Amino acid sequence: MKTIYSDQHFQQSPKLELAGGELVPSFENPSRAEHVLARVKAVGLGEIIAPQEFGIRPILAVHDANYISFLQLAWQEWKAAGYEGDIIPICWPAGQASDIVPRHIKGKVGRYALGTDTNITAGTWTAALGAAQTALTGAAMISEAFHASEKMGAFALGRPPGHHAAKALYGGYCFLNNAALAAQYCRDQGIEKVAVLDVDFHHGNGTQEIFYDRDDVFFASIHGDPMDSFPYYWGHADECGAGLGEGFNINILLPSGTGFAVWREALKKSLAAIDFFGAEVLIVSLGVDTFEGDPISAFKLTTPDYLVMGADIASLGIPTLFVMEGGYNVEELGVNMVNVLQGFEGAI
Ligand code: Q9C
Ligand code: ZN
Repeated sequence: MKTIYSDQHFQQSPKLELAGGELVPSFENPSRAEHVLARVKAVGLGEIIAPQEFGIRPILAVHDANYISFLQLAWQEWKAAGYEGDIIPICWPAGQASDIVPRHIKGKVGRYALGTDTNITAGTWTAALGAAQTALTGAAMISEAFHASEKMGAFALGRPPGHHAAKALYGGYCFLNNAALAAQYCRDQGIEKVAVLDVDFHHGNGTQEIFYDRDDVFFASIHGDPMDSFPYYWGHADECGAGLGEGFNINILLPSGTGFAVWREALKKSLAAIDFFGAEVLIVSLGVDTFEGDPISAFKLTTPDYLVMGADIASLGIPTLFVMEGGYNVEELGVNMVNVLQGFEGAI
């Protein structure tokens, strides 16, 4: 399996994150991708290629133009306002607020952020753009494979992750929704039915929002019950899609402490739904923060479970792009994530 990778991700190196009332080193940092890349090389997964450049157009097919301008200019405006540290939002339009986008960067940030966990830094836009191009390159690869009637897998090894980013919202360490960009790109290549399967511990609220009223992109997410887990306000069981999209969004919520036997049943249900939908290609939002040793999540998957996960996903028999999302136990991140890819390769 080919891996698409660019070292542009180093540009997003947030310093500190507010967690449990303390500023701690950011969980989402460059060492994550370094560990995954090292494992890809160690097992000889396949060729590592650089992303192609698709520019901004496919990004504007998913995200709001005003939001993209905000991301591009935020750091410049923050510096101009006299600040030196990373941008961490401090206030939000909660309650009965207007829908105004204020002029001052501190006001703007609260308009577009979903929490305090995601720092904007000098290099955030460059890094996010790099991750997006990585996913788009993978999307081009599986689109070609579909048109050539080939089964294949590809791996977009990028960060910052994407699945919490909505049309005009960043947070949960995400800015551009890499998996959604890939899904939309496949649609624009003439693929009629695209599925996104989100196996990250956290609900993929951004992907859900982007495709919520559509019947051409099916979204299934398996995640920690948002009654107890981030992102709290999205990912509940009654969120099934709206309008044309009704029935094309499924959320499978599992309690804290869930192990692989129960998790795998949820995977089988999701795969059956994707198969019934008739997906022609699959995008997997591949977070391995379901790992028992993850510092910020609550499931109990073990390292060998990820091989089985990959093999189960291969049973769909369609071109599949794995897009890197979460996973914060950096020591085990590489082996866990690459196990999914090896399990897939072994079964396809
Ligand atoms: N301070 C992804 O896995 N909440 N994002 C952090 C700890 C945010 C996770 C709480 C978790 C976001 C892509
Ligand atoms: Zn996650």
